[in-house]
Amino acid sequence: MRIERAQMNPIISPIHVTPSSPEMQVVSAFNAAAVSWEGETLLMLRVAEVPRNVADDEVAVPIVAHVDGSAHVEVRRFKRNQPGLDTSDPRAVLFNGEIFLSSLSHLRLARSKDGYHFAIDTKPALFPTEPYEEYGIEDPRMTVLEGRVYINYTAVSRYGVAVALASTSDFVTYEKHGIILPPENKNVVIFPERIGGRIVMIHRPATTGLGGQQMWLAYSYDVLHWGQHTPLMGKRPGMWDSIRIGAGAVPMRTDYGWLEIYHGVNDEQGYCLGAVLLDLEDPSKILARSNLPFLIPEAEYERTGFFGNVVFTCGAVVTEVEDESVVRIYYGAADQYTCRADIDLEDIIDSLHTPAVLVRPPVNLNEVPYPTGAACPIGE
Ligand code: MAN
Repeated sequence: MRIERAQMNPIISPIHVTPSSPEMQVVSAFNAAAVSWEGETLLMLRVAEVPRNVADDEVAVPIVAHVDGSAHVEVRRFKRNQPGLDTSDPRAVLFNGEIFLSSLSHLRLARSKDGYHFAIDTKPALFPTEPYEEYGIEDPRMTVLEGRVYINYTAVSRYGVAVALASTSDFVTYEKHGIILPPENKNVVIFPERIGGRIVMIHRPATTGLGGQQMWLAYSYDVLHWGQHTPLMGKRPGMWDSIRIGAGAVPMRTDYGWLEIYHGVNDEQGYCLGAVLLDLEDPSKILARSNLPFLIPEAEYERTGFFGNVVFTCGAVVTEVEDESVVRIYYGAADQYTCRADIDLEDIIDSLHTPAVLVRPPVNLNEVPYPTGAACPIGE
């Protein structure tokens, strides 16, 4: 399969992004949602910032605090040699059992005519303001559904990692709709059209003990209330998606089925991208799945950065180039940069393998499109 990484990768680096305030410094611009909108490619970037003013012997944690009902960024400072402090993971700061994030993320809009050169807004589109967003808002996905753009994102706080929803119709004003899935859940993608009258999402709860990480489907009539949760697919021991798994880009309608590009993690390769093909009428039916990832952290900017060995997508767009459908994947590299890689849709489809047929466990959920005896990779 030919994967064309953009020659100008990374197409967006932290230095291209204006900080949200003079006190902050941008360390990462990555994991962007992507959508084609009125002739342009729009990215909703995750912008991670750290406080500028930090002494050498200090560790600083930016959080959103509420004073008299209004939200502002506050910095918690620890002495580097303070007992009980653990900064071994660059993404987090642990102090006596409490977990904080080392940076504070918000969401920022970037626009492009050619899909390579982006004009990045100087102000955030969405900033963490709610108590359940106090450690930041991350990893957005954008779905155009019935004329409105829905932006779901990860909301991080002392209460855990949850999924929140916002929406816009013009990328000028945004409305926050609050939490749609409580902790611990992330990696949500909402399908761009109703299926059998219902809006559909893939989500990824993380349970401890039984279950672990699995991708699930859920259904809604109004995009705010979700139910009829159904397990879709799990990790596969010994394979590229053996340690962690989660939906990436918003599912793309193709002639073959819904194409979902998802991330998988294993010890050797880190965060990689592969795909799963779901039935157009019944997305709980898995038609095919990558046995091998097609995007692996190999380039220098993917292997080294804020957190190395990561390629992670939150959005892709399908474009027609000389009668060929090309999937243009926008992805975060090393949790620091935004990159682009193009792959022919036919090549992705050809690379997928039909999963082993297992019998699904019996379920009793009304109306869930759950064909008995269909391919079931749960626990593969
Ligand atoms: C998590 C997510 C992403 C991040 C990866 C790799 O799964 O929160 O934001 O890119 O980890 O660090």
